[in-house]
Amino acid sequence: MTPSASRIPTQDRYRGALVGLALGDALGAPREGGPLERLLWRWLGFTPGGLHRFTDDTQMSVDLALSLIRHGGVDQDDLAARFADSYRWDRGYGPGAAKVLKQIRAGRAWQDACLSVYPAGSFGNGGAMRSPVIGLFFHSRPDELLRAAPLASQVTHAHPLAVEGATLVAGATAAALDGPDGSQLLEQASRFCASPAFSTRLDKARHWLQTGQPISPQVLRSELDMGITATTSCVTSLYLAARFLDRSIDALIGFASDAGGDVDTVCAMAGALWGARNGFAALPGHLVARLEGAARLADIGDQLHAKAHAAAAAALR
Ligand code: RVK
Ligand code: MG
Ligand code: MG
Repeated sequence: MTPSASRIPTQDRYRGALVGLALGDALGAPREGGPLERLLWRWLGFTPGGLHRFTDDTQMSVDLALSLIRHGGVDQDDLAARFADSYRWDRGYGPGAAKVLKQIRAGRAWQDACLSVYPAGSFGNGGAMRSPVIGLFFHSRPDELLRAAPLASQVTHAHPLAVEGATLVAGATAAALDGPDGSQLLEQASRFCASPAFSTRLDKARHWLQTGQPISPQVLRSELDMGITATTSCVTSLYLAARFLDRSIDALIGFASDAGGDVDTVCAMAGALWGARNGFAALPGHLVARLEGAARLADIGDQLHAKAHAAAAAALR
């Protein structure tokens, strides 16, 4: 193996991250929100063939991955066009994001559309939920990761807190690919955020993990949150991934479901981290077999791996 090749984690980890993201998303979605949302997702949550359907989290991750593969980096115009093209109400997009994407599809410039609902931009978790893909693509290029994560978020989520959440999740995913234990994962991740809304939660999560406190789903939700904004979901995902790294992903999803709230997105981000650390082979085969688009997602993971590998090799030349 060449020195450059040895710096890139295995293809299995890239596959694992993308399929883990989709698994968390698809299995978390029916457990999200209040009774009405759960009822709606019982109906929307399956394909006609009976597979678990993924939501906006996975769709936007696929759009971002394909754009990066095509252009070799973040091309915001292409990304906006892909996001707008893929938009479908029944994928469960956030309310602000849905409006923004419909405007872009109608021809409005993304730079205007993304500030049309909230003048400072959205601080929802929609930028962070697709950001594991940035961590995969830029794994061995940390400076580029720090530039790319904000660019990929800003197309729909321009608020500084959304951008910081996206950077945190991208950085944590890159770290997860290197096979850390839970404490190491949270320590590495802490380099990617500075605002108290993230760092205070992250300090708490690290303390819980280090002291082995038996945190219940209810305490998790009241102290770290399970919300639809970046600050109320990203660190929750990091904690869950760190806590369940050496257990099954089913146990992680079950715990998050008991906590409630934005379960699909928390599980999508945590599932990506879990899959990046443990790989595709560690995912439960019976669940992957019932996941919408699993083979395509694995293939996109392979393509991201190949591109990351080539870029790392080129950087060494
Ligand atoms: C249920 C005030 C703001 C804000 C700002 C609040 C789906 C709004 C997806 C907004 C994602 C919400 C999840 C989410 C979110 C954001 N001022 N309030 N500047 N910025 N908010 O609409 O793409 O799951 O209450 O942009 O981030 O799976 O409705 O949606 O998990 O945060 O929704 O922000 O998706 P949006 P999103
Ligand atoms: Mg969703
Ligand atoms: Mg969600």
